[in-house]
Amino acid sequence: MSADLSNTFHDELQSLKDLSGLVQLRVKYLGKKGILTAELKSLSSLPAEERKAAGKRVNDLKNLIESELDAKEASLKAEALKAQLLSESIDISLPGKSAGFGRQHPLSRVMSEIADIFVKMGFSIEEGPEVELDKYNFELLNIPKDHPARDMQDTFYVSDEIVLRTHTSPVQVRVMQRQKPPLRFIAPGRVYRCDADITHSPMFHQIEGLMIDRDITFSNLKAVLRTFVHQMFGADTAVRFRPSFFPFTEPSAEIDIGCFLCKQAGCRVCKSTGWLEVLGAGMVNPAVLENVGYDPDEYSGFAFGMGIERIAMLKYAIDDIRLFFDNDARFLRQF
Ligand code: FA5
Repeated sequence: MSADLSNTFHDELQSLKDLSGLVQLRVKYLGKKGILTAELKSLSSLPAEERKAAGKRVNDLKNLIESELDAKEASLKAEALKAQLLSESIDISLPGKSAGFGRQHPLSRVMSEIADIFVKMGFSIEEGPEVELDKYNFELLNIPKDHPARDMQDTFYVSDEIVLRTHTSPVQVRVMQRQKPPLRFIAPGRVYRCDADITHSPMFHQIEGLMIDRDITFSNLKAVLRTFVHQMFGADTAVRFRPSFFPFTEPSAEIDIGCFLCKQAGCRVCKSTGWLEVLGAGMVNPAVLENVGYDPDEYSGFAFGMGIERIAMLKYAIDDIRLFFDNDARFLRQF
């Protein structure tokens, strides 16, 4: 009986292919209702003199089966691990996947290019908050509440007294309030207006400039801005100063450059005028100087402000401002 059982077990063990078969085999022989458990139970029905020898045979067989099942389990596990390692192996001699190089966003590039030009002319760099008091964004810049000049800039109001700054000009006031002249700085940053089409974005960037000292005149303004235009767009670029209006500068000017796409012959970008508007500027209004505690008889100065997106669109002939913010890698890779 034990010899037959042993043979059957060995045959079954031989033909085992995987671990789940082994579990079944273990249950079949050693489980609660398994063959050997039944054999052990049946010993009690044997005559006493046979019981001891029969018990030893069954126990020996049980131990043998147990140890062979364990050995088989170990070898099946080792085989499975070997197969898994083989299937997961990597060929370290294959070329790697390149993550690719990132690059600067075109707006950041243009922004640092502009900043570099002014830094070389001795301007330092200042910053101010994007969530700004109405007082700094408008009132101290000579734009009282309910003044029609407020309509020039569609404003996001946080509350009656707090706005998202509509331009970088409030930085002028903040710096003048905490420092005495001479002053010569630029202030780059994000600004916000309730405005959206292919040339206007609700969030865009400006660079402000301010120079205050004794005897600063419109000639200084012209010299600095001409130098900027020539360095940014090329030494042979035409520059034109056109009278304009800003409440915080008097007199005020809009600065145009000759359209470099059509060489001023007239094209779609310059709307056949031959000129492109790039900057707003002017002599700081004496009312603003008084608001920050400067004596307008002693000090004078000029200020200017430009939209970075506009400069970048002109420089790279981009006709839709939204491309800067869509973050399409195919667009960004070109710069
Ligand atoms: C101003 O914001 C003045 N603070 C500039 C200034 C500073 C004048 C100092 C005098 C002295 P303006 O509203 O024109 O001016 O805006 C300046 C530039 O910002 C515009 O020429 C344009 O290039 C850009 N701009 C205005 N609105 C948007 C917009 N929604 N999206 C993108 N660019 C804009």
